[in-house]
Amino acid sequence: LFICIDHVGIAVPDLDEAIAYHAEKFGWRELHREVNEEQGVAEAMIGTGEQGAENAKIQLLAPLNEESTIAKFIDKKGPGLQQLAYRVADIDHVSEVLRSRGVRLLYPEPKRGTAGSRINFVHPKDAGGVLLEIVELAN
Ligand code: V0V
Repeated sequence: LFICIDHVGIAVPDLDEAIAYHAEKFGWRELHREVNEEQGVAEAMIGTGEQGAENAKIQLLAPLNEESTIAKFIDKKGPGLQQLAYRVADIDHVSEVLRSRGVRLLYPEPKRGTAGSRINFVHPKDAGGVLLEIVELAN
């Protein structure tokens, strides 16, 4: 059902600062950056950038405003790991299977995620305290 771990998301107060920190200290490269108004985030995907060797990426998530889920997360828990994302080939199929197994998804239909991907989430209260994202990448 699931292909691999696509990324882990870290809530950060300041995107540029976080990108610079991970680049300077660990050598991660910025692979992609965008603003997603609907999700209330300015985000960046960082990783090795090595063709063929790319593993799960890290998604740095900064809040766009005080209503952002990321702002709420940082207020409550402080910066840190916010989500774990599983990659799937067909999110409609996987959603159907998960629902048939009694797993509740946050959105009735997938929403737009990073780089044109389609995303949905399992609430952390249903998944052992971890916000689980399922993501179908754009081709
Ligand atoms: C909240 N809680 C979490 C959590 N967020 N626990 C673990 N990980 C998280 N990320 C806990 C919180 O401590 C509370 O526990 C309880 O859940 C209810 O929290 P709340 O503050 O009242 O929050 P809610 O219920 O208003 O919102 C939580 C949900 C929200 C998960 C529904 O964050 C959401 O809609 N998330 C999905 C969208 C999202 O995260 N977008 C940003 C990433 P106690 O205190 O009751 O024990 S955008 C993205 O990933 C993109 C674009 C992409 O990947 O492409």
